[in-house]
Amino acid sequence: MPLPPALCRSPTAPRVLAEIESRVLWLASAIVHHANRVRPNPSGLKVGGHQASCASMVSIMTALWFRHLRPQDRVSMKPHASPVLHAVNYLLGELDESYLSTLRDFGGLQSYPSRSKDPDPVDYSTGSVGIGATAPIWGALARRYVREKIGAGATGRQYSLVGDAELDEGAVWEAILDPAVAELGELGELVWIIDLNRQSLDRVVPNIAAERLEGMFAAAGWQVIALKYGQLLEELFARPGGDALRARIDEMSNPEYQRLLRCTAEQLRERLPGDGPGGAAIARLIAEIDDPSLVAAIRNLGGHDLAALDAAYASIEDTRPTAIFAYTVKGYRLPVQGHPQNHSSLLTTDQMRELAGELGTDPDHPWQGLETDSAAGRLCAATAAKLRRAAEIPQPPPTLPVDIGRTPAGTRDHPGRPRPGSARSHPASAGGGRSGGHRQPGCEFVDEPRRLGE
Ligand SMILES: Cc1ncc(C[n+]2csc(CCOP(=O)(O)OP(=O)(O)O)c2C)c(N)n1
Ligand SMILES: [Mg+2]
Repeated sequence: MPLPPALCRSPTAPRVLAEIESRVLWLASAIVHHANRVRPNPSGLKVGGHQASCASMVSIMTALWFRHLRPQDRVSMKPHASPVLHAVNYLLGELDESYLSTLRDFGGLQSYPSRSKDPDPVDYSTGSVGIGATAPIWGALARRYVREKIGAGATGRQYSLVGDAELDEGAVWEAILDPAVAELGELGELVWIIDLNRQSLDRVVPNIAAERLEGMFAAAGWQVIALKYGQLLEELFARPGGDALRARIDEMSNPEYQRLLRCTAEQLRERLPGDGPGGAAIARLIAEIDDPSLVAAIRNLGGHDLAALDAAYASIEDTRPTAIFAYTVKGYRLPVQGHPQNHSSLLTTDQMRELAGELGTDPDHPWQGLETDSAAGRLCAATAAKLRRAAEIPQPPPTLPVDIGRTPAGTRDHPGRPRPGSARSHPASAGGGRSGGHRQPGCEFVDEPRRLGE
């Protein structure tokens, strides 16, 4: 029996959000493709970019940007997903089309998100795995300082979009265990979304033990939300034999699960029941499902379910920090999905043409935006207008003091350090702004004092 179409796409996820999601995936993949396979490249070496890392973050970012982000919020990105940020910024009218073909080109889009060198709004520069996860903690601290000392400054959320391998870094655990961080979350300022694709650089992590990680956040006083399965799988779990199917997937190793992502329906029917006592019930259950639905079901994880993500963002508490564990597939919807070696892999030109067909776009006009008079185009315009709104910024913004009275004497004239008065010494600049107007390409330090809210 085929699954009803409603189950193949979450009924509460608006169709327009799914259309934006597909375009974001296409644009992020095309930015990397163009840099490596279209732009002249005399050396023939890989230019760079990570299509699989991008793909696992697309649903998380689509639901965040187009449903929940507010102008006063700031986001720190998993470094390898920077093309997704540029794709979103492009759809929001914050990035000129001419930049989409410049990833890692001189003066073009940077390898990793850069506040000072990228031409579009980037809240935090990231690149070193783990640093981006914790940077917003300092942003939140800086905002508190500015609020308490100057009586100004926004109170928005600081989102960290974290790769699961970033949780290998010691700095992350120093931060989580620090009681001051749990206190910082009292106003709901800190939200981490962990892209749990169970893959790092070059392998499927065999025992990532997500529940243990979730328990560690909970023990440190965080609200923990786990988005494990999508609606399609949840519907199957509710049918006869569903309990056995859930137990089977819950208990299987990460490498075995990842292998199933690359199986045909026929192979799935053979492998999924397994050798356990629930095997016969699972075989009967999946015998009722048509091939495309079975293939879709096995990869239907919560981190790709727009409705589940939407509900998770809506349930963030404003009394403590929050960690959302979003189970995802690295390379989701790409031909390399779930492959243990997909971290640096690149789609071929033929695969990109096929992907364009699946995602409803034209490979010969790769930078096509969404029609302005379509529902998706209107949602992009409305989101852009909302995020640019200056309501939270005091007008005129107060000028920050040049010296906040805490500069250690020994560092004042130290060569190479930012002077008091440079952008980095102003706590209020932490997290930056969404206009992008103050950035100086290629220049790390901006010498004019920044004004609050920029
Ligand atoms: C401090 C540091 N150590 C190691 C690396 C090398 N490195 C690049 S990508 C990567 C793994 C990224 O995995 P994850 O964060 O899970 O993101 P994914 O690509 O799976 O989405 C590592 C370890 C790095 N960039 N920075
Ligand atoms: Mg990973």
